[in-house]
Amino acid sequence: MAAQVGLGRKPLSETLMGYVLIGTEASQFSGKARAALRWKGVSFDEIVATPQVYRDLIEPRVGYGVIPVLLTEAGQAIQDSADIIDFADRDEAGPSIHPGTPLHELLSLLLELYADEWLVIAAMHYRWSHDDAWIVEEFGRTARPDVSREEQIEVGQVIAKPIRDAVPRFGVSDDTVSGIEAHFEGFLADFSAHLRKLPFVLGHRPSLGDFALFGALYGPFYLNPVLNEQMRRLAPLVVAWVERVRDARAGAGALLPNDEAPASLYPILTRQMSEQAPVLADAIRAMQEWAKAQPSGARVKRSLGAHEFVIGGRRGERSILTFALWRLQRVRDHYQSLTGGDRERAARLLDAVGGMALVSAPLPVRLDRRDYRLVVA
Ligand SMILES: N[C@@H](CCC(=O)N[C@@H](CS)C(=O)NCC(=O)O)C(=O)O
Repeated sequence: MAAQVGLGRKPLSETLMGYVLIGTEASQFSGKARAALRWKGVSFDEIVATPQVYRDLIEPRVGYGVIPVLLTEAGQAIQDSADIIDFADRDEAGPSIHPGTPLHELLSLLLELYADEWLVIAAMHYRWSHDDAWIVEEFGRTARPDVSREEQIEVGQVIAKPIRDAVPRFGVSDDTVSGIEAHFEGFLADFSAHLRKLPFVLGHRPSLGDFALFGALYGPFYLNPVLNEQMRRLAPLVVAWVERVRDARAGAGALLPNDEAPASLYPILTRQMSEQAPVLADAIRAMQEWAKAQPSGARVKRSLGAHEFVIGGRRGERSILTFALWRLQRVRDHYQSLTGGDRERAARLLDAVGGMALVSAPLPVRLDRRDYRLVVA
């Protein structure tokens, strides 16, 4: 069980024992990593990412300010929610967060790509342009638990400014807001239909896809009282699932036998492919163009200009975000690793949801991650 480490009472060097997860309650990717580690039974303390923690712990190790970060007793800092999860599966006892079997793994990686890189658009919109009072106050509470509510709101506004300014880069604008809401409500309806059949994404226990979706829904929506209320009205089964994933501990329940792919996930993936796949294909083209003049090891820019995109039937503009290609490369690597009947079953699944073109071709530029940054391999 995570306990808050008493910052300010003891020097940090004395408190860093065992694993320490640095994050915040409201952050999408901290929520994903935290829920996965807890489910697996990894014992860790948690440090709240205050400005002081960014300055003293995160930036010296990672080189820039980002959460979540997992610190190990050996002094390693692991950043990126997927790396934290992969590390736990590799180095810690307990059942695997990754399902590992051919189709279940494919579904999990696709849903991770969707939750991390597409549902984040909805999370950004609802959090910042739909109802931002809660998150501003939450930022203030997190950064300065010691001051009055009024002061926390002021502090929250200062912290919120650069994040709010970044929201349009995800494609949130007056032109797209109704499309984002239509997409999100469509997702909630499809996921509710799935949850009428199964308690988790792939059966009777959570796995990677649950944790990625949980991240997108817990901090941004569930914790915000206004958005929680709306989600409860629109999709009570999804709210119950959020609570199940939050409270789940390994030991009870199993994934569906025989690597069975639930048909009730197909509508979610079809919606993903119809809207996220063109954006990824465009990002691949931009990456190919940019990488022509780049040597191996060159740092990949976070964004390669802007492009048009469509969400929920509404057209807008967003940054061409390169990180999504890193998640896509994982999906493609997994698909490429399959052979024989496994590959055929995976191909049938991809065909059924319109994802074949996106997943079957290798990326024209191989990516790697060094020093917590994306580079040309
Ligand atoms: N791909 C990263 C994304 C992490 C991320 O975007 N974290 C947010 C908070 S939820 C953040 O720290 N953003 C600041 C930044 O990326 O500069 C992961 O999965 O860990």
